[in-house]
Amino acid sequence: KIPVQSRELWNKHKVRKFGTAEEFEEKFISHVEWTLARSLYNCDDLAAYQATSQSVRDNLVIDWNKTQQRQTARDGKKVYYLSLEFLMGRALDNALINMRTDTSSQDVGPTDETLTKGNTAREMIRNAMKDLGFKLEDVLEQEPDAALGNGGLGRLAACFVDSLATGNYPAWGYGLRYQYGIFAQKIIDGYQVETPDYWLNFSNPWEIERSEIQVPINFYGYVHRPESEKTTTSPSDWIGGERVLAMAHDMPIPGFKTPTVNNLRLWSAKPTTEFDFSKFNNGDYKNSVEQQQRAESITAVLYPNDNFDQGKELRLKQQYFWCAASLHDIVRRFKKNKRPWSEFPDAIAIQLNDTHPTLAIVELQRVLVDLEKLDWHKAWDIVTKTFAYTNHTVMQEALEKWPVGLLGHLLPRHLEIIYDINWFFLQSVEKKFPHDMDLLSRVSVIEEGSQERYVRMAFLAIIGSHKVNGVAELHSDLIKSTIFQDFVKVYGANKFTNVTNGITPRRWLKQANPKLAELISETINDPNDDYLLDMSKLTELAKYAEDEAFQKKWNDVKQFNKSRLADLIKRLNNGVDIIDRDHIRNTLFDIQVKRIHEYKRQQLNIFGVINRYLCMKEMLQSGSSIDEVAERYPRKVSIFGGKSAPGYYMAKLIIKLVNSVAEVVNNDAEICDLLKVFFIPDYNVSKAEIITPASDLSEHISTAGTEASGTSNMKFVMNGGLIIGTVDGANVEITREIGEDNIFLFGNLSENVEELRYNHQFQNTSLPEALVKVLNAVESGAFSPQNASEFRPLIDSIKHQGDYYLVSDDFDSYVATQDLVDQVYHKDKKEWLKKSILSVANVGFFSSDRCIEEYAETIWNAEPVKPE
Ligand code: KOT
Repeated sequence: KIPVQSRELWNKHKVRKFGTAEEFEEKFISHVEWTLARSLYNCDDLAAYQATSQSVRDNLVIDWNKTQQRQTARDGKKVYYLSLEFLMGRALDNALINMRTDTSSQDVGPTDETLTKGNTAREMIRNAMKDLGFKLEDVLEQEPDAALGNGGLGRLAACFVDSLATGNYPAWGYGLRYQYGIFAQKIIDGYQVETPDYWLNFSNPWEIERSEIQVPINFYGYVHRPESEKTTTSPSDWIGGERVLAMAHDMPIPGFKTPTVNNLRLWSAKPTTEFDFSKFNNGDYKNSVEQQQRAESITAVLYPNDNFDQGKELRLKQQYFWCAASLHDIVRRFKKNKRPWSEFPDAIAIQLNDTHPTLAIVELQRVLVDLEKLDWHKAWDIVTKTFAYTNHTVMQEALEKWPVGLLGHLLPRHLEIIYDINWFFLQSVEKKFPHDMDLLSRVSVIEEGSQERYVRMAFLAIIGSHKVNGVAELHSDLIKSTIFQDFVKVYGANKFTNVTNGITPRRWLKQANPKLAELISETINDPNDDYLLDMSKLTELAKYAEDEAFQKKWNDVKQFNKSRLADLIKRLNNGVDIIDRDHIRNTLFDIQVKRIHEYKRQQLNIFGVINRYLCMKEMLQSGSSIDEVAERYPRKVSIFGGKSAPGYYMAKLIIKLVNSVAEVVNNDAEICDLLKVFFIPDYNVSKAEIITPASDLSEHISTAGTEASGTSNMKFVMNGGLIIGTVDGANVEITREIGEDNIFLFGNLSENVEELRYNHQFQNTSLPEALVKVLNAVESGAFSPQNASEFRPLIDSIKHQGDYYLVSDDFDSYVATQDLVDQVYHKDKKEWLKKSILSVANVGFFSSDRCIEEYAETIWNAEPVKPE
């Protein structure tokens, strides 16, 4: 602590935020010269990015410190969001947009006073950069994505921390600082090739290394119970066999138009400084160093599987490392206040993003029983009141289960605790439903039967939480009637709830689509963009849905965004333009970007494209003119993007098929550029910011009942794109909100999926005629002349393996709906624009701010800490 007499001096030299362009310029240059040790003679775009980021970060850090002080002083309930993935994307542009402009008190950075009228902080910096010799857009492009996630689950966590800060909630995210995020995808000869994503290559200005915060984490070893302690539920000592250190890295998370800056704490693994001298003295120096390197491997790389559980020991190590470090940090902060343990759940809410952090439940129980010597049942009461669990998937292969042997070897004490948790739980079930052995084995945390026993993490998460939520209404209903139905019986339905996902409109509207944001704020007369905080204001747009002048402006914005995407595609296509710029206005941009997965059915999409191509060719062959073909099959660009898990054979084959079809279709002069196909390599957050605003139509066509929510559907709607989709996930609520006239739904319903699958297995189902033609063409090698059988597995899965994802059952309805899309887009543009405008007018529900409010009210019982 600084002595009182010294504080005056501290205050005299108090750091200040920049507020004017001139102050920014001064900061910028001092960072170029001091932080980067460069000068005006060797400052390139990358250096400019780093100096700008450092300058903006300086402002954030001041608010960050004040926020932490304020939240500590106010002592309200704190929320911790535990997620193994945070798919943040770029930080600089987001920080510029969030920079507050709505207060005129001192030391606040850019304010209404320091900005020229109508100008935002971002504009101020753009102009300052220009004066310094840089173009803001080029500088922003220098930033590598923070891609610490696979897809929807990780991006949801990123949207949530944005909304938590914007809503002034005292909330921290906890995750891992992977050295390598999701791999970079290259497409070579049409195949996906994975290359490492070394995002920390140039130092990362957005992280603050907290080298003073190091938590020791143990693995392996054995349990020692004092003679006096008879059972596993009494305090026990775990003697760890391997020790590593968790070091904290903090990322400031700025809220929009508020001085609240929250924290995202990411842990990285470091070796302990305890060198193994016994090994060293035995002459085993190499082995001793290898031990140290083992430590760093824990946070080396993100597992690149979406909706899939690979069950690797290193993954379990990651999970425990992160849970133990985070809980230690949370408990340490709680203990400072010397409140009784019974008040822990009043002070703290912990949200588990899927089952990946389930060990945190076990770890808290261990801390309370073994270290703090609380009675087992008192401890367990605290634990269950603290945690809540979000389920994101019903896909069997994604549900985590760990072999008992593996878990017991890595975490011997935790396995004992899991057994005891299960024991007490099963006792309570037995009491409620006596003699129902079947029920007991169905709900047991331990899966028996096969030669291996497994720990079912979802069941453990349910038992250790006071609330369990799904991520869209259909999904939340489904988990109650399928995978968790026995738990509804045991606990009653109230433990289970729904919080429909959302997305942050700051990044996905304002940042990704500045032109649309501008049109909106001008139209609804909201010059300060307050609609980004209260999206119900968007309903004002409905008035103009049929206003011709407005429709034209709306359409112009879309054209601008389509050109922007066409530029990106050209760049990614080695400078070759495949999109005819003269016809861009009447070319339908049909986009499907998301992880490649059979359940998401990119194969249905590409089979639809092949069908369209074959039909066009057939018309030409039977003598139709190209104009007649164009009348029936008007201009369309079919755009794909997304990564496959490196070991997912079928998904990789789908990528290859898309690229092979593109090769044939794009080079077929006969069809006169009426149809184009493109696979965008390395789909990521920053590319999504270009792609999403450019869609006329986007595809969300999962087999009904498989996509828990989906969030890109919301992004596309927020940007004025229409959707073709199945009655699945959040498509259902999107339809409810925007109206069924404004979405193209097709396909079988989830309640029929079981029967349809059964029919494929035991009935002779015939395939639709059009699909047969498509499959025949693929089978004949039309898209793989060198290797006709290349795509056999894709065909077999439909023809001979029961068509698990029901491509054949939905094919005709998909094609018919695509025809309807063409009709409206090309024959009734006014109708199309009306649908687009009405969609945006009613998209407000899908702001992640609304989600966070629902979590805060119904699950966390937490309140905002408003800055004065
Ligand atoms: C499961 C295991 C490992 C990695 C990721 C998952 C995962 C991802 N499970 N569900 N998701 C997606 O989560 C999104 C956010 O809730 C949903 O919108 C999406 O439908 C899920 O597939």
